Amino acid sequence: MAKPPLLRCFVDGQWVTTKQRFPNINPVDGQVVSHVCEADAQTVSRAVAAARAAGQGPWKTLTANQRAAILHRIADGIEQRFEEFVAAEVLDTGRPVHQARTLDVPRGIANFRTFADLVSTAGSEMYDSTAPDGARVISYVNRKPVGTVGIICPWNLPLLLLTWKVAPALAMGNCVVVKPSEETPSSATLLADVIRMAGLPHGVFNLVHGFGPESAGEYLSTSPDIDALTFTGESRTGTTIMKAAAEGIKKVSFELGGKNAAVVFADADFEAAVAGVMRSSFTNSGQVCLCSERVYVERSIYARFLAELKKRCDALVLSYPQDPDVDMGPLISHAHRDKVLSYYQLAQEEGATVISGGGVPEFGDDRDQGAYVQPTIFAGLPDSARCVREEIFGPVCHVAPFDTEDEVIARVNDSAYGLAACIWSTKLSRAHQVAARLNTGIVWVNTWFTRDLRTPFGGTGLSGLGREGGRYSLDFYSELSTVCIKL
Ligand code: NAD
Ligand code: 6OD
Repeated sequence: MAKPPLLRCFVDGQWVTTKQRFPNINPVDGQVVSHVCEADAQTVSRAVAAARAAGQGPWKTLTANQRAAILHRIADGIEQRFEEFVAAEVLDTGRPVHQARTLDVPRGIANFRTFADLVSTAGSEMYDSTAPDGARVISYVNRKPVGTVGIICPWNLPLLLLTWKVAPALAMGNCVVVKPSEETPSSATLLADVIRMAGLPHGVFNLVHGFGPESAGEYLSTSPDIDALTFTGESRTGTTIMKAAAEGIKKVSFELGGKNAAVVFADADFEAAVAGVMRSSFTNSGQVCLCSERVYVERSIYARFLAELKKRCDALVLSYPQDPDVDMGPLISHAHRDKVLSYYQLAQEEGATVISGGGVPEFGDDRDQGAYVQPTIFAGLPDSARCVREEIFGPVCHVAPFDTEDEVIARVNDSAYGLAACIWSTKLSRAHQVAARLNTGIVWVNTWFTRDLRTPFGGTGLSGLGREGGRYSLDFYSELSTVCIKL
């Protein structure tokens, strides 16, 4: 077997080898697929210093159109190495190859193209007014880069989530230091290579690998020389990073956890709703912050809906990523599997009925060394149960009946999180009214994870702070400065 490759950091336009290494494990079979150079405090400082210096160099003089052209070159580079990116995502996460081909890598490309187009067409605000002394003034708004942006990402949609922040940050003329999750270093390393080939000035894009506490994540988020921090990950980690950012009054943007609900009304298109809930609960083995872990079904169709959901959940194919029939891969790691299984156990202690799954599948081959769990449906828990309130982040949902619209709205909103919700109904007027009353950053009606990248994205409560997407990203990644001129 070939020796696992060494993944390096990328600082100031150069590949950097560090002394400390950690293994990158394939969750399909537990094999080491690469060794990764962990950035120490000094390497992170060098990356931040390189980004600061680059912000004062030729990068500063480029126009929005010129930066947009570079972003398109990066998108071209990902397209040219499409299958390498697919392989990188699959190797790190064990996700089905078809998912990487249809979701992860296309969204990586779309993120660069969308923000290239947005920044090159964004105009400047201009106001024409009369001052109290009768003078006529015009005011216009300059957008300037924030400066050096620290970007810290999770493992669940590695390329999608990383490029979702790198693309607008570069579009607005910032320099970045990026820390991908320790679980998914491969696609970020490949992206660094694409960016190197796209000819960005040295130091504009820097990549540091490592963990959170006492490692690259902490060194980056506590660096006094970072101007803004954008983070996607667990709510608890968000708290730690926010405390670090408070020290220097840094700009922050947080996309955090969710405990999302799907609401199925009796007037829903039954087939579409069952298929939609299957997708929103089990895609990516439930490891999408937008997944529905709480499903509320109107009582008159509850038994039929649950029976159909069970039938489809029982039939999901857990397999190798390359298997054309695969529906679900493993979880990201054994540690995460332990967490998800502890919730499977807790649900039963809390009095849940197991409708489907609830354990670990047995394959009789090398996948038994992987991090697979059965897709699982529970029922019968009160809304106060921990399994109905806490984010599990696995292929699991709890299904409960409801009787009235007001009741279900109150139950959906009774959550510390507020990221996403789905409504399944054929009554347009009802859907609009319910959507307006749900306290989440996004509400989908008769669909899930459909994204227009120009719309604001983010959550309320423990689900995050701020919005990114479209002009909201342009706002976060820039400082606005008003110029007022007396004519
Ligand atoms: P995590 O918070 O454990 O880690 C995320 C990143 O933060 C990793 O790169 C990690 O190394 C780093 N990190 C951890 N501790 C740190 C610290 N003290 N200082 C600095 N950096 C630190 O999250 P995860 O397990 O990688 O991802 C899963 C979580 O992310 C789930 O809660 C999920 O809901 C959430 N998520 C949210 C969104 C969203 O858009 N709202 C998107 C994807 C994932
Ligand atoms: O679609 C997006 O832009 C986005 N940020 C999705 C987040 C998914 C969470 O796992």
